[in-house]
Amino acid sequence: MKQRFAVLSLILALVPAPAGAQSPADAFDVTDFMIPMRDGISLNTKIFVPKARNEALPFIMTRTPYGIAGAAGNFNSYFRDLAEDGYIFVFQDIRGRFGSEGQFVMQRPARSPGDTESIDEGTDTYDTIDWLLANISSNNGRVGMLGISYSGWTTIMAAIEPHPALKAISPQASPADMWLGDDFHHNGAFRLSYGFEYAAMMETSKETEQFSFDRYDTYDWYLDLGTLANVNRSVLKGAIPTWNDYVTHPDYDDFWQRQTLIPHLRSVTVPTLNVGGWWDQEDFYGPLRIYEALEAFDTDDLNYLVVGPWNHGGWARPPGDALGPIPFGSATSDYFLKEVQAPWFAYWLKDQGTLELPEALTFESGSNSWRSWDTWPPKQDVQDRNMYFRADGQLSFEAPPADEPEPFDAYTSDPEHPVPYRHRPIQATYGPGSTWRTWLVEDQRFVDDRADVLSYESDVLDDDVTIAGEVMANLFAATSGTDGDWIVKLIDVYPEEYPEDWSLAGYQLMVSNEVFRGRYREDFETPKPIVADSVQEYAYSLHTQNYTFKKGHRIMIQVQSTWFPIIDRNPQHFVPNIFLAEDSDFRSARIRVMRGPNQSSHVRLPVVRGRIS
Ligand code: PG9
Repeated sequence: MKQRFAVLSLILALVPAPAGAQSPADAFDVTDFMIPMRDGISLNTKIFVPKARNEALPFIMTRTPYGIAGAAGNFNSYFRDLAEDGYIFVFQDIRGRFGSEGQFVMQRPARSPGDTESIDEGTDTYDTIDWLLANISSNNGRVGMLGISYSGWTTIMAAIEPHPALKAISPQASPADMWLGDDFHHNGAFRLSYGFEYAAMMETSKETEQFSFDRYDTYDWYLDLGTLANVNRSVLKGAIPTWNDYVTHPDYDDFWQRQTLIPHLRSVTVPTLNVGGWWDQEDFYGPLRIYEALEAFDTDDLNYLVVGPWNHGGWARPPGDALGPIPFGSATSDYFLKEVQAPWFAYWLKDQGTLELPEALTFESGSNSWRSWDTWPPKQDVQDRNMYFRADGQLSFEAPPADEPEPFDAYTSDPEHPVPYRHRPIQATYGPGSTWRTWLVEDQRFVDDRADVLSYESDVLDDDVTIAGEVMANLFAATSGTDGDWIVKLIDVYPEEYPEDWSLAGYQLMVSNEVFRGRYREDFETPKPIVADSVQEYAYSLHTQNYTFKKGHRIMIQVQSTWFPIIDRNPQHFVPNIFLAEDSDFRSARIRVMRGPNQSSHVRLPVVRGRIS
């Protein structure tokens, strides 16, 4: 069974108009241009000018590595409301991709401050805007930019040294740091299936050898592969620059620190609408981190945040009334596109309407309503409350008593039998039938009874518990090995009797989650072995969330040490570089998670006051 990578329309999942029907794209004159950049290369660009045009119009631009041939599909969904308002739309292939000249570099770092010689995504945007203003008639001199994921990243990159005509942006699901929290690693743990498959998809071509899986369930394929050192030995043969970068830069070194855009965000140069999804399977860290970084400089109130109940780019796929089996009670994507995204650009680019946006607008899943906040995370009316791991799998707001017997739970973590991260078969990420896009909302009961997953569950809630803000994991734990991973999941357990929808009875919905690679507990730049069998404290963020655990539900925490193959297997025996480990380095380890009075593992929840019994 061969699974080739689907060439992406990764994010947009563009919706073609039915055959013979009038398409929204028919309302435009479409022209292709090769736009020259300062270093002499030209970028392939498709421009949609409305046929009916009574006034000078602003531009809306998207720059993508995924090809612009299907750009017209945007007008059926993502750009539907913008198209109704009237803009000149510009779609561009970035350097080295599809019709554009030049060399593609995965997330080419921003040039250093003061460097006026180099090019980056920012200079390419700048040069494009210069050209558009001079060559496309009847424009109003203003440009807006938006995009999702890689295109969200090219959007925020354009704001580092912005063109003066760039008047509003919306970076959506943009990665911020590929080692700390986005597509390729989280807290130093390598996102194996994504990192491998994405790099292979982007950096192989028909001319070079294309990769394909020979197992439909890639859990088996990755397990049979063995150590990561086998990727170059037997699959990629050193041909893929991004894979080679993973191997040569396993730690948070200069390479990753140069790639992250965060240090470049030293002021809010352009009004910025940051957008993210609570169940974004690719870049959830990024949009929140970019918002946070800009907020530190937002003296003129130009930086805003919207987070909805969406997967990666879900807001671009209306209606957004559900994600997988989880209903949200209203069409959240329609709401965003019509009431937030379109008015945002109309205000800044056309002087239309007023800006009604709160500082942060979040969708509170569970109670299923939009909430407005003066700050994100909220500073007022929220109280941090610890939920402690207790004996017999209990989870409680009460700390463990001084005489708690046997103050730990234990399991064996075996790299030969890692915990699957989603229900098997685990199809290729973007392969046929893939459930990748909704794995974060899959029912966690499928691993609840594994001997290598600890579950702690609260009593049935007799009142709603709403959280708004940052969730923190605080583990006191030991391993018999000298390295290891920690995965903590915060889960909403639906009632066993759920007549509203029996398919959700007892459902375990993951609300927050994160992994931490133990070797980095002191320092991300310098990994260190863990002292075997010594209890260490691992305190790390499960990110922010806004969620209501409803009365009648329970709150659950699961702890495990493998999450395969989204996270590569930790050998559990310290080696300097896991990408070069040998099969013999992988060992079983006995894990202890402490829950005594002095080493009381817990999760810290930001509970909204007045909404806890
Ligand atoms: N998550 C994808 C990506 C963005 C940036 C770099 C690498 C991957 C994407 O959806 O574009």
